[in-house]
Amino acid sequence: MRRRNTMTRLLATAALGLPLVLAGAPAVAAPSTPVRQLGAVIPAPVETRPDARGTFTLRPHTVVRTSPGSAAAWRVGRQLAETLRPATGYPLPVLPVAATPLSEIALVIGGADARVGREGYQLDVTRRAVTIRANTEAGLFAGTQTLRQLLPARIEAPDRQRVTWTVPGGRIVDYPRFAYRGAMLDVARHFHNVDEINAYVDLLSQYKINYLHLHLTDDQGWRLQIDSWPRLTTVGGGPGTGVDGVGPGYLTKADYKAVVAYAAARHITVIPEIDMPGHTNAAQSAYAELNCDGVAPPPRTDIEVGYSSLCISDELTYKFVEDVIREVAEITPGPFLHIGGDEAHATTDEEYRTFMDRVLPLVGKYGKRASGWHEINQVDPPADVVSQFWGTRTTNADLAEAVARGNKVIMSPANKTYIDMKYDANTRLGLKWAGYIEVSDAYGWDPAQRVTGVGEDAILGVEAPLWSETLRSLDDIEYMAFPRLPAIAELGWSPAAGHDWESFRGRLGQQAPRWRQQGVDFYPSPQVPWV
Ligand code: TNX
Repeated sequence: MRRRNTMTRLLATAALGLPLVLAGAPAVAAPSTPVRQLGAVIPAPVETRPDARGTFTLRPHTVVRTSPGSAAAWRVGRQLAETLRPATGYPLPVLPVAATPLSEIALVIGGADARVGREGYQLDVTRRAVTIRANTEAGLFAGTQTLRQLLPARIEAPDRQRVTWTVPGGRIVDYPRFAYRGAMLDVARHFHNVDEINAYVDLLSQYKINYLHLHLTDDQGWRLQIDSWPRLTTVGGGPGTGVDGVGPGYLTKADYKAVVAYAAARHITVIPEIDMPGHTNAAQSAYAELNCDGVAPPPRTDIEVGYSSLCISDELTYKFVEDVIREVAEITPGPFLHIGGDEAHATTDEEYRTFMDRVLPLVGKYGKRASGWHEINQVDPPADVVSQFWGTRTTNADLAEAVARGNKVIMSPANKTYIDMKYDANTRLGLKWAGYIEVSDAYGWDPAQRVTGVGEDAILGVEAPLWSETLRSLDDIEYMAFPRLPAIAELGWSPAAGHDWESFRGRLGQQAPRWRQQGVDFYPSPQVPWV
């Protein structure tokens, strides 16, 4: 039945004169005997041409060959070998040479299909070799993440497995639909430490996510060391902070740099968010002078929003903001600095405009491009400001006007991408203000068809925010992100024409054995045929 659906789609595609796109055909085998198919990858590759004669088998003597003279290829080769060694037990030497007659996985800079661009890759599987070609290190890395999913699930095991390590034959040509494929982690409501953030980064990188947005400050906690205002973290990130007072902690600058470097090694750029002028109770509770009445409010550990505001009319506010932006920009190699701007209900429209008109240029002053939640469009920001749409409706006049002026948008509609929402009424964790979000809800929308006046060209990409009011541990993070994060990742990477729920849920089901090997705590949605 599913096979016929696939055939029907293929014929329709061929009739349209489009290239043959096998956007990950659904599993046709019984769940107990999964047959790995070349396209059975998340996100679905752009183009897949299986070749049944070309099955590759990873063997004890296989080598990882990298373009001679390319440090980039060599780095990716080393990473790949490290990923494949534990489960295979094979030595997998990394050899920067032009050619070998051996069984090899070759990582080659250049020579790929012209369409692959800066982040894409071409992957060829024959009996003797797997060859990944790309123009960049990021492209090679993306190709290796695809290769991981084409190997048996037990490749993710932490110790040696007795498995025949086959890879299905053929060619994949693959590249992203959107330049921005993001995930956000809220470390303010409950702090999550470097190990937890990095563990999340590992998972994100497997699905070709390339931005990690860290929500670093909020009413309940301030989680990044700022040298010129030390009490932000010693008080605002200290004992008793966080929702219910049980999420204390903060990133030192060294911690933050470690996260940035760890993410960069996986081709993920960190975007720091300092939320303002609202969501600032932690800062105002640590420094009385940040309040118009000069009185520090008590710390807050509840989950109300919209009650706090920096003092818009006080010069000291702008010294504070500039100090923070300067220090954050200094330790952020990525292009973006996110200044929040959401739910400033304790600030009048006029005050909000006054504030943003002063603060937006400060981001540029320190060499960064400002991003903010979509409320920022109220002030008609300069065209280089990126806004992140979190609304649940399909119209937003300010957003459409901003797009008409040339501003770019990141799509995070709360009723589709807020992976802190419960899956259904029985979900132990999460909130439900934007509704329940099952896997099919997270997958079943098109970023370029979502908001009137906000089309493909205006969209930088998509992001799945994970707010942490109810999330305390890495297990909690995993349970909310999996399996919805892979759904958003596919919307960000794969061509719209290939989106297909039946295909997706089949491929998703095949991820489960990988997550079990990796110890990922996931929600076993009844919508998915789990293997
Ligand atoms: C809304 S949407 C928020 C956050 C909350 C989240 C909970 C937006 C930009 N702000 O402050 O944590 O809902 O789902």
